[in-house]
Amino acid sequence: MRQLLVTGGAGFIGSNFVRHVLEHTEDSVTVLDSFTYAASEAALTGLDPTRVQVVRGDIADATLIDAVLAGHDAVVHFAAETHNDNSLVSPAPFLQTNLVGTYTLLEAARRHGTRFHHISTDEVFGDLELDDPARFTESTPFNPSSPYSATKAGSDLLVRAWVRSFGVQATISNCSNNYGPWQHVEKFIPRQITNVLTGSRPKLYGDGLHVRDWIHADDHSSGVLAVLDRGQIGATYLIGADGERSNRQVIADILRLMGRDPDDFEHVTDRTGHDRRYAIDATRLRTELGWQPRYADFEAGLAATIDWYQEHEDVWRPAKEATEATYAAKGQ
Ligand code: NAD
Ligand code: TDX
Repeated sequence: MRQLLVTGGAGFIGSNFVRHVLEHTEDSVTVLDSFTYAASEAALTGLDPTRVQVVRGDIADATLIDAVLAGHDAVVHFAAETHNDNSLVSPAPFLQTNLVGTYTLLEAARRHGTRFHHISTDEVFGDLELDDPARFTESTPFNPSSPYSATKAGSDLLVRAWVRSFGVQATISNCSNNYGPWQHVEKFIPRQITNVLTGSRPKLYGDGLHVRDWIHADDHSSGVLAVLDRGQIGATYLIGADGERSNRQVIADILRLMGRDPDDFEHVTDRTGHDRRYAIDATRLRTELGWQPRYADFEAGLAATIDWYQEHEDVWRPAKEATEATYAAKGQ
């Protein structure tokens, strides 16, 4: 029975991980979250209060972090600024949270001797060509494209340095694109589902041939737990479920599953520096730690996600209008 500190535990994947831990372990959780626009209190309601407590605060607040970390066996670090499009408009919060915040947590983990697991992304590796047979592995060199992915790559490097220089007991996982319930409407899949639900058309950046490697958030959580439990200290594990699909294909899937014409979408202004393709080779996680995804069928997972957004308008509706206004101002 461990006491885990989960940063960013009120966000999309962090809250999924908290529910996963409650269901699959005896551990208790402290969520540390500053409740930015991306957080959701509702994602944590109804959880067993004897096993979950929530602390509101910033991961870059060294005094707070030092006090909160005491008494915890491990930190699972999800908190971040996460949206590429936002990082192109205003990079400063990405540097502050993703770099200074991660540094602050690492220093506290060093002082307290706390086990540390860092959550990262496949975007640190840059992108692949559409016709390249290669996929990212643990030894692919970093080559990030956006302010978001550059700060995530920087945070991964800080973790590696704190392992080597200070002996911090850390692991890292880099996961591909997640989907599932509770994702903010600014992100691709929820944006398109809620566009259809609000009577507007899905919006495809550029030619839409860009490929993302989709994984259900539940499978990301089980991968993180496997690394936390059995991962080799100092090692990096890639998490992915062989879910490569073009954005155009995903929009067609959403439209079809929602009973619409699969061509009923709009092309909008492309993202600057838009990565072409991500693809993960998760062999290490599968063979070394025996991990397997539960959602082998993307369309079934997508259909369940569509149902969730249909049933939870109260959750996403408050942010929808402002999010669309921000996109519209950029021709997206
Ligand atoms: P999200 O944007 O939904 O949630 C981020 C959470 O972090 C929010 O609850 C927010 O309030 C909190 N937060 C932000 N700044 C903070 C700060 N300074 N102090 C405390 N809390 C703060 O993000 P997500 O999609 O759930 O991503 C979680 C993690 O997973 C991130 O580290 C991200 O880089 C990584 N990741 C995401 C994906 C994906 O597809 N979404 C894929 C791979 C990796
Ligand atoms: O309206 C849209 N239309 C569109 O074509 C939006 C919002 C996005 N897109 C495209 C851009 C990407 O090719 O869809 C793809 C997915 O976009 P996002 O949901 O913004 O994800 P991405 O930029 O791939 O990054 C995501 O995966 C890796 C997460 O946001 C990151 O936090 C994670 O690290």
